[in-house]
Amino acid sequence: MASHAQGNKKGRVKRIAVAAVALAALVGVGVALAVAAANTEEPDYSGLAVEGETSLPQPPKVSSDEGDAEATAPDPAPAAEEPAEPTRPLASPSTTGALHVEGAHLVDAAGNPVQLRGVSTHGLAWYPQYVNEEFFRELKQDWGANVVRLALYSAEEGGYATDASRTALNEQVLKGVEYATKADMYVVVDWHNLTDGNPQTNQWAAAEFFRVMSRDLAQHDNVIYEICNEPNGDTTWADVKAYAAEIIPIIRANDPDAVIVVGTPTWSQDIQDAAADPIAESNIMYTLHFYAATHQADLRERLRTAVEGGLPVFVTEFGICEASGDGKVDYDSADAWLELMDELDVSYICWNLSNKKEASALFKPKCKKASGFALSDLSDAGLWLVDALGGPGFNAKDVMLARADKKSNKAGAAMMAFSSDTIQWQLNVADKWKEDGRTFFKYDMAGSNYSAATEKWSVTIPFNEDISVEDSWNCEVSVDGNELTVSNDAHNGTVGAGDTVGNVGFIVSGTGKLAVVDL
Ligand code: IDC
Repeated sequence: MASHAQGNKKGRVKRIAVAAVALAALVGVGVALAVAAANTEEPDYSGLAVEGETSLPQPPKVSSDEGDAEATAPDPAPAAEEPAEPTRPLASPSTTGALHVEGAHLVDAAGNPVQLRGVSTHGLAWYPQYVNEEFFRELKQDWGANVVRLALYSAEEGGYATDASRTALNEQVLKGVEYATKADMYVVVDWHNLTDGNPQTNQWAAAEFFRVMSRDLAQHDNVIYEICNEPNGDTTWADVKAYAAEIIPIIRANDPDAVIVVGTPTWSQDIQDAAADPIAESNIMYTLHFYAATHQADLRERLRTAVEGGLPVFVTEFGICEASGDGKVDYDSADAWLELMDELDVSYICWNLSNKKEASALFKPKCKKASGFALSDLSDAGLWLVDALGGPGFNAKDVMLARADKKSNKAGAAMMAFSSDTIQWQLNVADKWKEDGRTFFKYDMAGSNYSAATEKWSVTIPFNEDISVEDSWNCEVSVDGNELTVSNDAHNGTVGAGDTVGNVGFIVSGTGKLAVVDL
């Protein structure tokens, strides 16, 4: 099963994993297809794979040491019975107001924990186009983000302390805050030190920047100040504290209650140093950054220990790829991070809003838009993020399909599916041909009932695009866009325990790109 089959939202992941593991254990082949319980309104895919040019796999055997088939048969479609996870309404400035810090948590005025979840710009000097009113509204309303981070590099080409027009950069940040405010989002103003490893290096510029920002933004309850992105090199926590001791009072002079986030040594990983010697001020949080393919269980453990020990930690930046901002993505690690941050109510912000050719960029390089993004504009990281945020602008099923691997559905390929709780189906691509610019697939299906007798059954098979049914036999078929649902006909709904049902099949057609999908 493709690794990112586990990359969907939590509840779904667990269901998929259960079904897939049970299936793999039973049949010993790495194939799985859509699962749809009869009468379930929305099909729950358990993953679908095409196993090369194999012949139809043999019916699964229940080994004797597994005992009675009825007792041990997997429940392939628990989704229908599972209660939905309770969802907390998205915290927004208009409802949760000014935030402050209590113990390990960011909280609203009533002391309820608030989790911010959102995205970070890339360097504002390099990718300013994404800071626009329409897109920020879209981030909130469609993506389900409630925070945006404005990353202002201090050094590097275009950096505030190097060669940039400071006035222009200040205006860019103020515009970003204005758009975030109009979109009813929180906004993090990030002094993005990086190559200037020790924030003290350009402290004079940070002092100037935060003096101007806190003056101009003092009335904005939704602004959070991040005073140093990532101390690194040989910078110690004592250095950071000394820097913070200069910058925090500058902000507090204008904005006494604002939440201020402080970076930690080693690219904002050494939160244990902050825990050992915290800043004796109110409304301070500490930064942890991670890149999921690089930073794994040990850093997650560090986060848990710190938060459970009472340290208020904010993940103001993370990526699901390597720490370079590029390389491979690690969905398993990303999902483990997400689960932990949700469990601990830790706020998080994903790097980065750009179409740069790097794995952390949320848009595909060829996407030149600055708003109005469709799923097809998003990179793998972008798709993962919209899946994680679960905003209303993207249909969850479309996101799932967009994240799926597409398989070339060649004649001879075999797949497996569950249906109706108890029947496992084997599907075989009996034939494939092209005619008048369309591609046709002929499928044979055979099912084995490993549990209680059924009176009816149905199985839903997802394709990567809309399909038409050309023919079918010994079944009823219905099409909903890209999904084909195959159900029993009048004669073969009853399948006794241990019995099989066969000679079922259909022909579908689509464009030359038609393929089944591996979810
Ligand atoms: C990276 C960008 C990349 C840029 C580089 C240097 O993704 O396009 O060339 O910075 O400016 C961080 C930093 C963040 C990095 C990111 C990925 O906060 O600026 O962005 N990263 O390397 N810390 C860990 C990883």
